[in-house]
Amino acid sequence: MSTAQPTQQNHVYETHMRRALQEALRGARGANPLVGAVLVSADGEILAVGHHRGAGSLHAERDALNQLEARQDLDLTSATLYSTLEPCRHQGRQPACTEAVLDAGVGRLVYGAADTTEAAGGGGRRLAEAGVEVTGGVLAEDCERLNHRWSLAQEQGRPFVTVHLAQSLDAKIAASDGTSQWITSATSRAHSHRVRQRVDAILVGTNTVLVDDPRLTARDGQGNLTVHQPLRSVLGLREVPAEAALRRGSPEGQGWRHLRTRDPLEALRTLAATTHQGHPVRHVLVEGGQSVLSAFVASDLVDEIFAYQAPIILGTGRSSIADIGVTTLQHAPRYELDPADGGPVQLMEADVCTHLQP
Ligand code: AOF
Ligand code: ZN
Repeated sequence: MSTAQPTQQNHVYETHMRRALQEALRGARGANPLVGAVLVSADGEILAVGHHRGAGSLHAERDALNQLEARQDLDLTSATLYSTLEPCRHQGRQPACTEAVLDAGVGRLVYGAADTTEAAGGGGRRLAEAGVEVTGGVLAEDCERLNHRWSLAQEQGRPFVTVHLAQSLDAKIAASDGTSQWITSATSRAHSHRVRQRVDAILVGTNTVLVDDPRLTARDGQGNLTVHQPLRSVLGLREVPAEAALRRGSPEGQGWRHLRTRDPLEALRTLAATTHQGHPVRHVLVEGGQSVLSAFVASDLVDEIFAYQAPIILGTGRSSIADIGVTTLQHAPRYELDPADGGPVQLMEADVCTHLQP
């Protein structure tokens, strides 16, 4: 197994790896990394491209290789598979990519970032030992940056955190009398229900439960429950009332869970050790309110934000974020647009959803 050196050959590697990076961005951020793959013939023809669509779905390498099913006659011994991430060598929710590469008879593998997870890592070595010509580390920085926050979550032993911010033009989440339903449009709320369908758990603070009494279910456009329902979790030391809407229909530990702590990292670690619908919680949607949002921002536990801004001004309402320990501009956490989206998304009338990352 070799590491990329600056040569003419590398120029070719980088060109194809850039394409794989573009493919990776088509996936959904969250409980699994963004991964793209490109299969290239010896004379430079792109035979197939693939990407990983999100947790539990096909890995990028298989997504690409599957496209060749109708071309069984193709001899891939002189072809090169490019993958932004080292192919996994474990059977998880998906079968190991290393075996797919071997089954397809691909002669060369070029990957970007190493998979450092204990379970899946080491695929490059496995393939090299099986006779595949393997080069790792091509555009490694770009490939790593793509999943920087995902890797950080892995290292910290916690789920990936998506934050939902639905606020007024002046960044308020409620009027001063506490009313908050609804600040954003029905279309914005429908968008956030689609996000709920992608996560393993939703998290709110006890205050939100006491004031808003949310159901925290994922519902479709008609208001019906969708097939996948995330775990409903509550952070904080105050009790969750027996009649709270989120407790309806399930005993504690089944559909909902009280995390009796004020420490966001401790709450996340507890969630990571919790099984919901057969697998551990790997992706959490933090929905508020103010103290929970502030705690996550202040602890740098935000991996992605969906910020919905409605054309309404609430004045002396409740701010979405309170004290995060920042007193000067230089120390303010700054976010950038998610490169996959390209810009804010106009949802309805003047509501705008901005998809951001740290
Ligand atoms: C790849 N290609 O496209 C992705 C990989 O639960 P599973 O089976 O989906 O496995 C998840 C692990 O596999 C994940 O933690 C990461 O190490 C790797 N993801 N690997 O070869 C891919 N998404
Ligand atoms: Zn894989």
